[in-house]
Amino acid sequence: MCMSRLLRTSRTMQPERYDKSSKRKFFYSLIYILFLVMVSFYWFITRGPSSHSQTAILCYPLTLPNISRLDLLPERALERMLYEQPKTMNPPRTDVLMVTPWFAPIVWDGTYNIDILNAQFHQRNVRVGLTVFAIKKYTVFLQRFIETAEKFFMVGHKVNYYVFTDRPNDIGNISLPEGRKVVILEVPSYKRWQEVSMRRMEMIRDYSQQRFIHEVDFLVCVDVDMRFSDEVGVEILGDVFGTLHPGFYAASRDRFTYERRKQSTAYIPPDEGDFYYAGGYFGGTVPEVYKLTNYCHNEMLTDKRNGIEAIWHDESYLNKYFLYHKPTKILSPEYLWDNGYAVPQFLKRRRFVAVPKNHNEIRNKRALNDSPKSRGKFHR
Ligand code: UD2
Repeated sequence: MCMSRLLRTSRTMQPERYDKSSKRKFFYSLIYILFLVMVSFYWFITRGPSSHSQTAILCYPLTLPNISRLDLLPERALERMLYEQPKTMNPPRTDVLMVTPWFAPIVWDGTYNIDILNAQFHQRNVRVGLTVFAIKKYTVFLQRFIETAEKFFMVGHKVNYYVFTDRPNDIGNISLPEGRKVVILEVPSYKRWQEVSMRRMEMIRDYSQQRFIHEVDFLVCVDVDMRFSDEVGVEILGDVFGTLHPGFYAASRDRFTYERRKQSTAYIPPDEGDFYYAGGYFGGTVPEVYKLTNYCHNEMLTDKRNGIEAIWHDESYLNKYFLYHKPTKILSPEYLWDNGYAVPQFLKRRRFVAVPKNHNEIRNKRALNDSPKSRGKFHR
């Protein structure tokens, strides 16, 4: 009796057991297939874009979870600002050239809105390095230079004054507000003033590589025997900029005092040239200034080996550089002026002007007349 019941029970249970195990098998297979699908999907999205055709990539561009560098770009929107609308048919200046044939802006008063530019540069938290050389007696110009810069240069922005000098002890402690500081860099001096002027290229190059690249975004490189007399702000900043020499903005190219001796690397033929740029005011991003100064220094060394020195020293090599490496922005003579000149109508502002100096007295131990440039800073 018991045996027969058992047999009956086992007979009735067999199909049920069979049913359960096939369900389990089916379930496991499904999991396995799902797993395979997920693995291949993962492979596709991680390795796929580089190993599949363009069409395949285009099918999934927005769903790819791996992040591209473009996704990480910071969002930088300006806040609401109220200002006069720019007018396509009504240019702000018609009396001066506002853009070069290679589309570099020439910076004149009235051509830009400093509030928009300040907002943009503040967002980038821009840091500016102002390089200046005060070698030998030129230390006398430094105090006025920095005092006036504090009033007018990049006000509200972070500034490092990089003072290259052979006389660090002559420079007292200069305390500045937060975000601005003076950095004294002790460098060698050279006997001839021409050499002092030219060697600036080498020193700016070397410090760009060792230091400036880690500390600032832009460099502005100027002469020290100058004073700021009006605002100079972020409107001057760009990849690489030069400044129109105040003595030649209206001259024809054959009148420019480029180096005209073919033996010099700074040679420029009379049928070439855009502008005559001043040696005492250039700048740009640190890598661009590195390239510029490296070029000028190397060309100067080549000339030295060949026993020739370009007519206007570093300025001649700078002009050669800018002829074949066009600046991306150009500063008008507002940014470099000498009050010895009559002020033309178009010159609305004089922002950085020469401090009168007795060339022979300041350049030499004794007052020797060793230079044709004893009549004025910008006289050529
Ligand atoms: C012009 C250029 C200058 C350079 C020079 C080359 C401008 C505004 N100036 O200036 O940049 O190209 O011609 O001939 O375009 N320095 C010293 N100690 C010295 C001699 C020079 O520190 O003993 C430094 C100092 O920063 C000075 C600069 O070199 O401002 C240029 O010398 P400069 O001002 O006597 O030359 P200058 O006026 O002819």
